Parts: sequence; structure tokens; C-alpha cells
Amino acid sequence: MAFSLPALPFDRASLAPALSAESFDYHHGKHHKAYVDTANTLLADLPALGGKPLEDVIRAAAADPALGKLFNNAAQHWNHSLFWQSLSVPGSTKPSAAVTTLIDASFGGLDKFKKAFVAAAVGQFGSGWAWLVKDGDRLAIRTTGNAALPLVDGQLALAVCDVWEHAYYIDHRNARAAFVQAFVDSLLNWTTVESRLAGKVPSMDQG
Ligand code: MN3
Repeated sequence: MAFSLPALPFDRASLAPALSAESFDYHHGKHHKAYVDTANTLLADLPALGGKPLEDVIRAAAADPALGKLFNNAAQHWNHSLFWQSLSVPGSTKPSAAVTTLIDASFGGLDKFKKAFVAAAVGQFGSGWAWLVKDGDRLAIRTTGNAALPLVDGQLALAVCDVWEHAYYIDHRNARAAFVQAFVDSLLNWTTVESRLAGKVPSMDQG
């Protein structure tokens, strides 16, 4: 069984102008697809890992320095799959009462969460990811470089924003802050956050 590129869970024109259809043509249709194809090519020569769930492949590759290229491509497949699920049509989702309570306890309110998330995402030097994660009985923000992901540390990721330049250069050029601000203000899919918080965490690769 090979990994597969998931369909976008929204119409690719429905997030404009924050993210245009053209950006998804490249980001989903070319960047993400290349990670899936490369991971599948590498796995074809690794029968011990072939057919294993994506999460198992990522953990095994993270633990073996000889599998760095597989880790990068499998992890980028995971990260992008959650990124699409972390996006929604602007204004179509909002934090539930339970999530709002957690945000208040963890960050001191939604506005402070947004400010801290943008600051963390802008502060990630170079390519990487800005995450909303579950940290004990609270929420936390963390960033990772390149393909690294909280899964390897056993941490539950609730949502993620891609801060590689390819994620925002078509629509925002060099303005990462403007892109991340749009992410927290209007794109962030709070239904995904709530669902993952409730323990609904299926494999990021559906085969
Ligand atoms: Mn990307």
C-alpha cells in the first residue's frame, strides 16, 4: 500500500484572497504531491516499512539517521495533510465554548493567542511550521524547523500553519506576518481543533 495525496477538504478557490486557487495548484498539486511520490519511491526499497501506517513510518525514520530523506518526505506528507485540515473557508468555523475556555486558560484570551501564534510563526527562522498543540491539560504554541513535527515527541498537534516560503509567496510575497495573521483571523479550522482535542485523530494518510 502506498501513501496517497489527500483531496483538499474545500474548494481550492474558496479561501481567496488569503490563499488563492493558484497557490493550492502549486502547494497541494506540486509540493505536497512530490513529498508523497518521493516517500513512496523510497519505501519501495524498504520492505520492512512498506504497508505500515504513515505515523509508524515517520517514527521509525526519525529514529534512524540513515532514513533522513524518508523522514523528511513522510513527515512533510503528514504536516501538509494536517495543514489542509487546519484551513477552512473564511469565517466558517469558530472556537466552541469548551475550546474558548481552554484558550482563555492557556493564553489569556483569543486575541492573546492570535498575537502569540503570529509572533511564534514569524520568529521561526527559515522553513518550518507553527503548531497549536495539546500540552498536558492546556494548549500551547510551538514551532518546528523544516519537516520536524510534534508527533515524534508524542505530542498531539491540533492545527498547523505552514511557514515555508512556498506556502505564502504566491499570495503574500515576502509578508509571512500577513499570511499568518489571515490564518489565525479567518482561515483556522476550529472544528479540526475541537475534533482532534476530542481524540478523533485518524492516520494522516488514508491510503
Ligand atoms: Mn508546504
